Order: sequence, then C-alpha cells, then structure tokens
Amino acid sequence: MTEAVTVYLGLGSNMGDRQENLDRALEFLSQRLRMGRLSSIYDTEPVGNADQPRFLNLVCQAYTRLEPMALLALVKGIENKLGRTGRSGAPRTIDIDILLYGEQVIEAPELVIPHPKMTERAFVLVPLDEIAPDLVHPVSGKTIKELLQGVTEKQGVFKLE
Ligand code: PH2
Ligand code: MG
Ligand code: MG
Repeated sequence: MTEAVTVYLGLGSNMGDRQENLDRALEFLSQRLRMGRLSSIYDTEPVGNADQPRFLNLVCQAYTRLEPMALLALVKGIENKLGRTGRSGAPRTIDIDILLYGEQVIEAPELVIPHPKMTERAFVLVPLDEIAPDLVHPVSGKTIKELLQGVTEKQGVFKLE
C-alpha cells in the first residue's frame, strides 16, 4: 500500500454561522482523512470582491492515501453538503481549498496545486505559518515563514481568542 501524503487545506466561510460551518466541515473531513495540526481561526477581510461579508479562515494539516483528484472530489462533496452554491467570488457557506499535496505540483484544468494564490494571501499564510512555518513551498522553494514576510497586507487578518 502506498504511503499517506501530508496535505494542507484552507477553509473559509462568510455566510450563515461561519464558526458552525467550519466545525461541520472539519467533522466531515475527519471522517475521511487522518487529521493533523489545526490552526487558530482568523477573522479576515474579504480579498478580491470587497463587497461581501468578512470571512472566518483556518488551515489544517491532514494525511491521506487519496489521490489528488479523489481528494478534490471529497472536498467538493463536503462543500455541497454544507450548502455551497453559486459562483466563485460570491459569499459562501464553506470553501475548502487544497493548498498543498505533499511536494507535488499539479496543473490540471480542474486542479492546480500548490494553490496558485496561496503565496500572496495573508488569510492563508498567517494560519499556515502558525502550524507549519518551516514547510517549503514546492514551486517557489521558499518556506511559509519567508512567503509571509513578503506579504505586506496582513492587517485585515485577526486571530480569534
Ligand atoms: N476566499 C476567496 C476570495 N477572498 N477572502 C478571505 N478573506 N478569505 C477567503 O477565504 C477568501 C477571500 C476565494 O475563495
Ligand atoms: Mg478559495
Ligand atoms: Mg475553492
């Protein structure tokens, strides 16, 4: 049997009971993945379409033998169970992004890993730095700590108590 791969997932919610949505998503994930480290929850300013509610974001580590496309199908299934509808850019009950899948680089039409925007997003890098500062991003060759140092816009990201 193949070895489990360490993956990092970014979760976000800006519709309905945001905390409850994150909790339920983590519960569904834990039914299918062995969960590792979990960041704090952060209240974050929306990036991109600014005309939408603030997000709660977190990052988790997990171990899985699922292939990347099977992992994508799992997270999409969980998004659908939690009532995610609509286009990207609109408010959502839950968004689950595969940030990193081991050290693999994947460029398929439906899945790009590492997540193409993770290196510029404080709402991803701040929680990821909390759980894996020395992790090396396989494309840039930089650690998460180094990537975070390169991001200037961190003021919209607040750690919840
Ligand atoms: N997700 C987006 C776009 N903008 N902004 C924040 N703060 N948090 C998110 O999770 C987020 C976003 C697209 O998925
Ligand atoms: Mg996203
Ligand atoms: Mg997504």
